[in-house]
Amino acid sequence: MSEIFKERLKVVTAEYERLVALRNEPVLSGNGIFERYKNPILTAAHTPVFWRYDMSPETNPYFMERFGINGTFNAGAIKWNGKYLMVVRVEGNDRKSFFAIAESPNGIDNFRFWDYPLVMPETDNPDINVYDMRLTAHEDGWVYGIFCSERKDPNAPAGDMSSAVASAGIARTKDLIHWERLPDLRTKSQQRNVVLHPEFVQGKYALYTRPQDDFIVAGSGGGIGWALIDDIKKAEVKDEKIINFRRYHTIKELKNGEGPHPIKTPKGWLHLAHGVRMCAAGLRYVLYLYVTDLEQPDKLIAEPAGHLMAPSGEERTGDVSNVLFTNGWIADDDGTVYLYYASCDTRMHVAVSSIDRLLDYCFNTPPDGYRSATSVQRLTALIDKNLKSKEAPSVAYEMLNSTT
Ligand code: M1P
Repeated sequence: MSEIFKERLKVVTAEYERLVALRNEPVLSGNGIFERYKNPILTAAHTPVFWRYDMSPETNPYFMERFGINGTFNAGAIKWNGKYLMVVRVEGNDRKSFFAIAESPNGIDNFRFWDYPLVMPETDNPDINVYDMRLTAHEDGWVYGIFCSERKDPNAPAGDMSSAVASAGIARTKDLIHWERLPDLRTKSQQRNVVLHPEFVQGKYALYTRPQDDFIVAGSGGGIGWALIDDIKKAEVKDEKIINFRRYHTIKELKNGEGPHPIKTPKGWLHLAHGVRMCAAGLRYVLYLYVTDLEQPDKLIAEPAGHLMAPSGEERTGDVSNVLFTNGWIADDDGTVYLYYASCDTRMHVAVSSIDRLLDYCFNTPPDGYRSATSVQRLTALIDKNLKSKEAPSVAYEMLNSTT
């Protein structure tokens, strides 16, 4: 065994162990709505050493990478046998994405990948690339994974090596290891960000959709859609209605998409989504929340103005800069919410909040007034409340001046 092999094996393994054992901590004081955590919870360097290297000194005397990993991002999430699991979009240096499960005992650090990536069966029309799985433990007893299946556009002109078609791949499992692939969703438009609602609605499966005119552009697709499905084994969108609209001069003017499936709360279904706008730096992806009615999950009842979370600090740079994207969160029985999000198609992060706090944010943050003047009115109302009320400022200032 060469010295190079020995030395590199030691260094690379030590770095991997240091990373996965790193304890995470909240970044305080934050905005009161959620706490970001300091360290990314998954990066390419968190993938097992035995994925990236041939561990044999005979066949890999220089201990060089044989399977490069470019990023670990856009993960679905689920609590499973008491552990916090993410089904991660792992992207190789060859640009192909695949799914792999990473598991943590506490949801905030110590995520370790299972030994093998997930084997997703193909349909008769093999996927070229698969990514962004949303997990739903449905009341029918299956865990569904709905993801984007990307294939070359069959109508692309000769020489066009970029045009693609996005459709929704559907698979289900009982153990997260063995997956049954169902036919892709049949729909008039291209689709990405398709999510299965966890309960039957009017006796049918219900999907959140995102109709889009082409692979990138939502175009005439008005926003996040809703469709009832007769048979999940031959899923087809017959009627689709938009339940969360894109709108001029908002954080989601260009496109939006449902994140993970909504969380059921006493006050309604709590939704997490991404919104995209154009700016001089390109597309800017942020996260936002909205709430729909408990009995009618397709009826919007609250939506605070603007974003919940936008790229910040090191989250701003990566393979596709200025992007936050989410397709996974976990609500614990005690009401804690672990919000898993990716930055810049590169790495995974966690922020922690609670159902109470997120609902408070949704119902008590003013909705968008769609004009500068309405923003000024809302701000003035808050300032008036603080400065003219007898209680709020005096209590706050007394606390500030208190020596105890
Ligand atoms: O690169 C940013 C994101 O671009 C796409 O987002 P959307 O689904 O809104 O079009 C997806 O490819 C997503 O995976 C990616 O993170």
